[in-house]
Amino acid sequence: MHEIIHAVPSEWAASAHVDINTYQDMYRRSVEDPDGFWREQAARLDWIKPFTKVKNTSFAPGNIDIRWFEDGTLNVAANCLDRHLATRGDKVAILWEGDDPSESRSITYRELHAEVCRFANVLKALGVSKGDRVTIYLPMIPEAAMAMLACARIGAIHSIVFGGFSPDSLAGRIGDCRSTLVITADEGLRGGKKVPLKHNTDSALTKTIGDEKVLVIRRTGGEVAMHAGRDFWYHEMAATVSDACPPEEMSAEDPLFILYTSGSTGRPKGVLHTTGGYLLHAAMTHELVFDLKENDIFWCTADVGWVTGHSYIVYGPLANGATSLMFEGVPNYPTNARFWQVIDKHKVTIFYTAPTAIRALMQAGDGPVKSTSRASLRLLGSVGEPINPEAWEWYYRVVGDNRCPIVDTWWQTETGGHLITPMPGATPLKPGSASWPFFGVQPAIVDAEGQIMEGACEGNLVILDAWPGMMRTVYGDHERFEQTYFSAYKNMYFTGDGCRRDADGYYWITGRVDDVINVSGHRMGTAEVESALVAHSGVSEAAVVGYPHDIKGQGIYAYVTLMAGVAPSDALRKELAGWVRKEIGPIATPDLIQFAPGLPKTRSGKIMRRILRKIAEDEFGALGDISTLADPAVVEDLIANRQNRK
Ligand code: 6R9
Repeated sequence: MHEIIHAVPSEWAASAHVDINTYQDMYRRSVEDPDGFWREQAARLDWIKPFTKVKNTSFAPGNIDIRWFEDGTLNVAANCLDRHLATRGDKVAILWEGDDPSESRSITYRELHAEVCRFANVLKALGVSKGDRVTIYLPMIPEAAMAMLACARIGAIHSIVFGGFSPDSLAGRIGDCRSTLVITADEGLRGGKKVPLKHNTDSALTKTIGDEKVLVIRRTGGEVAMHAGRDFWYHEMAATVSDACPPEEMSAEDPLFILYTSGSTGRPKGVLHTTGGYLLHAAMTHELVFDLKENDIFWCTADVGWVTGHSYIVYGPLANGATSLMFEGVPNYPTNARFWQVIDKHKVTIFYTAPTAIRALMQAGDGPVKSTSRASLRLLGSVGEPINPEAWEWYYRVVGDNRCPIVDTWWQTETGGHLITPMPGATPLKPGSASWPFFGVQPAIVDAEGQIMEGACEGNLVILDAWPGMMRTVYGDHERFEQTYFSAYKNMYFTGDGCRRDADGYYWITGRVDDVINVSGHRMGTAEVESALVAHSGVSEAAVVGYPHDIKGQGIYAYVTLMAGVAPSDALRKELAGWVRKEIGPIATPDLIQFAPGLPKTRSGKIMRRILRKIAEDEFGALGDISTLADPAVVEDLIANRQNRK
């Protein structure tokens, strides 16, 4: 295969924070002397009480324990706001672009500081204090960032639930971490459509223990029911409190937030991140990977409901005193040119989005892009799933006019920030490769036996030692943390991703190797979709796998066995898709449903997903050994009735 390499442009090598020599020197130091390296880097943050210990971490079986800067204290909101006031008080912190192109807002650091203090006082008035969990279920409005920072200011732990999740999903997440407050809005607005967030919250709260309070932000002014004594309007309360609120002194290892993410088994896990290490990793990667300069306008198109929004809309940019653009809408509303128009309108210099959006916009052709100037752009980024070289090249050539490097950043909810990524002044780019490890990150590729392989190879991606931004535990279930990430390979963090390393040491992520599928850059546990399906009275059994999808990366393919006496029909197919949508949320809606009288099982009753994946991919010629199946005949029926014919 002919591999294209885009060399580092000489202007970039000369002006970027990190050139190739700096990268190599810093990388070597970061793994040879982690204590010295991270002690210096931690000076990026303002500490209340300086730390004396740097790294205290163990990946040893039975003793997974991650601590960084553990005797230091600081406050995240003070780092994101207060410390910028003297020099950047009038600089725009959040540049907000509404769903409707006529709506935008800019909020300076001084204004954001005052509003966050006010918000923090509202939280206190509602009885929230240090260590309490607060669930945030908001659309992409500045108040979402304010709510996060207000929690951080008083030491409350936020747990954001993406606004596209259903009442059931919301209820599960409120209950799992025992949140005492839910912050929501009357309605959200996306692509001209209203999202009934308060109504969903009301339904969710019929399924929780019921002692939660609700703080409601007025976004659309739509009619909502307010329950006296339980529900409070933010604007009413904010008018009664002061805009001064001293930041709480937090230990570096105090929790900052919980974020639920899908795994291969069971219910979503509450990934826990703490204060010092997380903020350092978010700030440092945001500055170095995006080569941030004082006048940049940085736009990350993620939703704050995902980790990308946490680290690269809110915490990283604000810790660095940057201007962060926050977008309420969607890429194709009102037209397919929206992203590019927003770039021109706000003179965006760094643009960070997901391959699924790039592929969708690529299908709309070059016209909508070329109708705009995009002259302000200097750097592009990609995140969320592997980017295919065709989409990479289109992004580079059409969106970036062959002028802007692309940083393809590989990382996870669990990792807090980028782990494998190019740096624009240092790394020659290979389209489709996330390239080299970030500072302090020691990736390795292991074979099925867990042996580390050297040189060019392909296998499973592990990380050999701890880095400051990594998750500390699964909230309330440390054993599950160890089981999920440290039991497959001893003394290593297992990412769940497959990976190839080429002869130049470039890492190429090949996708998940567990039962997690990546739909439009969103992680979905196949087990979650299956349990939603079997909750329907007509379904006796279900198995869900991913299959290649042109735009979403992976689509959701569900095999469903019906209860005796229930007849398969297109109407039922529709009903089941709608059912999953209601149970989990629109992102979990199956794309294809195949009614299967039987599923391929081993004699011990295990569903052979390998076979189901092959059939879903329309690659049934290569099913491999099916002799261990209890009833090989089911396979013929599955093939005959397959739903994805290429
Ligand atoms: C940040 C984020 C994590 C999973 C991860 C991997 C996939 C993310 C990628 C990528 C290839 C990239 N992934 N970035 N695959 N290249 N640049 O997306 O977090 O939602 O937890 O998903 O996404 O499979 O394991 P999260």
